[in-house]
Amino acid sequence: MTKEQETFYITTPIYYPSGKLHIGNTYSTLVADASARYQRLMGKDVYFLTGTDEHGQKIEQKAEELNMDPQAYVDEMAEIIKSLWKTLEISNDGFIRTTDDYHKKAVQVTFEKLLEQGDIYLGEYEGWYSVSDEEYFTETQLTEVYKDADGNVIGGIAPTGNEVELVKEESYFFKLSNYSDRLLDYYNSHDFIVPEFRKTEMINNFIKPGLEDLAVSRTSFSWGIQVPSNPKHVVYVWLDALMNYVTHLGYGTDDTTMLEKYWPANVQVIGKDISRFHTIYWPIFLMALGLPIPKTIYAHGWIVMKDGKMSKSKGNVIYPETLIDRYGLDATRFYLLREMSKGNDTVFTPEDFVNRVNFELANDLGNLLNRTIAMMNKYFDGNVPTDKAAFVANAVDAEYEATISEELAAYFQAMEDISFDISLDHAMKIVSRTNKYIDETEPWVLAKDEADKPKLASVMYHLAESLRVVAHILRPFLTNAPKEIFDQLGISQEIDHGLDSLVYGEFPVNATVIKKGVPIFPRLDVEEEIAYIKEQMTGGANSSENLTVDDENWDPSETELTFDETEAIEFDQFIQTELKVAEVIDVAPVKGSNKLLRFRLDAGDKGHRQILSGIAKSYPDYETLIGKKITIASNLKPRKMMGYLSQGMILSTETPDGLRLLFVDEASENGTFIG
Ligand code: ME8
Repeated sequence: MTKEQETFYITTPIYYPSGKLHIGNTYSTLVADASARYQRLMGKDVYFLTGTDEHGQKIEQKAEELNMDPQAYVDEMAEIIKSLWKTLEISNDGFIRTTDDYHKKAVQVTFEKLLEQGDIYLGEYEGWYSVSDEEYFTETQLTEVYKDADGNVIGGIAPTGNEVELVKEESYFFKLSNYSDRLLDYYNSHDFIVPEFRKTEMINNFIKPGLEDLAVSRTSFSWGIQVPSNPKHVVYVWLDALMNYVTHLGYGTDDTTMLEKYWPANVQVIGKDISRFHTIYWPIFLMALGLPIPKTIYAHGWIVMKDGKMSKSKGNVIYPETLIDRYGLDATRFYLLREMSKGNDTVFTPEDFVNRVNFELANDLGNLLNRTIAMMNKYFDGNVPTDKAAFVANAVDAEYEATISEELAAYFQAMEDISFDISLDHAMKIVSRTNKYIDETEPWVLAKDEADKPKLASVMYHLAESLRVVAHILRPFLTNAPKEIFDQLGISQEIDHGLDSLVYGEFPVNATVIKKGVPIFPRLDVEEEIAYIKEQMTGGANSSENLTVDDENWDPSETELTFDETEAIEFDQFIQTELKVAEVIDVAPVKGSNKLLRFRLDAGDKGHRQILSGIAKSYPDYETLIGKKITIASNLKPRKMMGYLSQGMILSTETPDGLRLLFVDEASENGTFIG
């Protein structure tokens, strides 16, 4: 009877298709991919799932902004995300979209079951909601609150840095508190949350103060999965999203074969910001559904920039494609997986990127391969000596082999712990120790004396063998270089071997290396490449073609126009904004604010419109504005500011003396379109 293959189910968070993914977003998927590749090479039956989180207010708003049907929008975005994973050679087995029919039906079944069981009840939610995070907050959690003139809180900022809005709507609630004790028991009897400090954070911040009932449906918008028994409700996007991990395996459908085979997940990779959802709500939902809890939730830290979070407005975003196009996929994957330390944030800098790739890949690994190939050709006609009986050991051989075994053991331990920076550190230590071994044994000296040939054979064997082993242990991380190394060493068949049977000292017999080594990682010009990456981060000139205005009266160097096309919008998008002429009828400062002026305007509408504008400091003599014709964006959604409704935006420009309004000719009629 054959032994049944052990299964390994690993998942990534499912991504919001709300914009282009940067290197930070892609990190969760890279970690899961390296894990999946490793476990496959260790002989496990792996299922690796990723996907997209397509419902909710954020996506609905995004589609609205683009004047698109939400389904058409997510269809387009899901394809873009899938193609990014292809570029990164992600080895996922499944891809779930929460708009997939089977998922929607299974979530409906789940919701009705929870309702029937009494875990969910109908009530009314009144409180704060961050659309960017799709998350509820209590007022005390807000890091900043905005008040109107009467001191009422009318807005604020969530701990995530995103704005919140007041939500008051009928909602179903999940009684989380019923499960607090069971959850704590589970935490205490399992290594559920990795790294462990996140567990303490969850207990102290959320469980100990008492879990509040969670609103699990929304009624103020419609882009979501309908509650079958009360269709004006859509399921809260996080309940919908978390369920993906089991609906993809067939939960809530007639065929649960996959669920029985792979659930509970071995590892669920997430970013630290979504720990609360995965380590509190998710296990509680599973308990309520009678399903086992995943073995490990692995919460990694964030990739941040020197000046904080990556954001387009700061001009510090770096996209994976930028690095891959110029430095290749292996260098990009290597850097990200090598640099991030378990659970902590890591700062991305162009300097670190270029230096890592240069020192470790081009210098250490690339040189080791080149030197080995060159010497093998020179001293042994390219044929790797493998007849150990004919070797004579060098003085350092025993110590060298012992070091390699130690590094290998440490590598495997770190792989099991998903501490990939440490695994890669051990792999690179084998490389640098081997380069040192060359210097210690001086093969070029041994080659001078025929009597030293058995010693030289031992050296050359160790070099080839160490490279074989290194290529194997890099396979979870790099998708091309290991194969290149095997090919150059003349052992292409190694690609069919797993890591579970890797033993040092088993270099295949009869291998002949290639005649001339080909560099696997070209050396980078440090200054040039640092400058290049920096330029890409700010959307610099290189990121799109330079546009030159050509006219004999102009000096082109003065008129060269450069802009980042990735930031450019379509003409269709531009014309969606209505710009109009408006006359100032009245203007007054807003009580309680030293920034805002409240304008009453005639913009050709039936009545007057009110717009609040943050230009008070620049116009202490604001009364002089009455009767002036200014410019406004007129079709923005009305916003509440300091208790007043603001119906549009007044256009202004920055000058050394502060903000200046854009005035138009007196002759222009109120309400005239600008464009
Ligand atoms: O949160 N560094 O999706 P998402 C590292 N749809 N990781 C980062 C990062 C950074 N700078 N920025 C973002 C969601 N991430 C939900 C998940 S799962 C049932 C639903 C990570 O697209 C972030 O931590 O906003 C998260 O793990 C992932 O990107 C997806 O974020």
